Amino acid sequence: MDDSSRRPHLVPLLPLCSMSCVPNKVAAAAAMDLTLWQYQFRIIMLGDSTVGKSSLLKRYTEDIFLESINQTVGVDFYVHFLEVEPGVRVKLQFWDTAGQERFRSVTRSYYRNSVGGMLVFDLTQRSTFDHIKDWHAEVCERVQPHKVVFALVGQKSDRDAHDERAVSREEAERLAGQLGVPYMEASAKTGHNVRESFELIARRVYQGLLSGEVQLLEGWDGVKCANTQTLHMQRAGLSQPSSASKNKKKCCD
Ligand SMILES: Nc1nc2c(ncn2[C@@H]2O[C@H](COP(=O)(O)OP(=O)(O)OP(=O)(O)O)[C@@H](O)[C@H]2O)c(=O)[nH]1
Ligand SMILES: [Mg+2]
Repeated sequence: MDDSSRRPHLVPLLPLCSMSCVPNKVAAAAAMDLTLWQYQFRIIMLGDSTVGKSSLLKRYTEDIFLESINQTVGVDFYVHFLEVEPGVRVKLQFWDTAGQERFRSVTRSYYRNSVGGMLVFDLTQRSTFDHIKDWHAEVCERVQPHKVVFALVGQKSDRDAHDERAVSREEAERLAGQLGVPYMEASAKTGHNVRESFELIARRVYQGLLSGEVQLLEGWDGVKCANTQTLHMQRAGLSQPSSASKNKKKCCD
């Protein structure tokens, strides 16, 4: 069967737009969205080489999958727009890091200004799962005093059908529990859970902003608010996490 026919319906609940999706009309919409976003979240892709980090981003932002894709050199950059709730538009900026060790000194410099981190392993490659703890620990150590909102993604779930799985769901969920992060299985090839994985992390960051767990800080680029006045309101609202979460204040009300 043709892959495209197996793709899940990717139309989001709320309008989305990507900088790299279809030209003309959509590009115009993207340009318009650029002036309309209330927040910008920087999210970094983490995990060993060949786990499919770039493929996940290509599926999410362009809805394509390439069997043959160049390894990332250093860091690549992707943008996607998401409406996290009606009237609240977020510009998601993704740093797609190279998994190869030789680029580590470059990729490390992107950790600090990231609010979200997608930890990716290949369900069919045991070693990539074993290294997740190291990726998590390295990022946590380097971003202090900031905190990164993580999600763990077991990639290439399409290969489960061919009995190629090397990491069980239970084992992955156990690790996710230990790290205190949510877990999802996804496939850039079929599109399974790709949008859900990215939106999970974006919504967790947004909830963190509302509750005060994620702070807007001058000189830190993990999260930006488009409107300075709104930024001050948000800071005031979020300075008392308990009342903020009770009141569920929005940035740009
Ligand atoms: N079967 C299957 N193959 C995949 C999937 N995602 C990626 N691949 C393949 O895995 C290989 C590596 O994918 P990449 O997206 O380049 O991996 P990466 O993590 O970005 O690798 P680096 O850039 O070196 O860090 C490519 O041949 C992809 O076609 C998937 O969901 N299913
Ligand atoms: Mg890559």
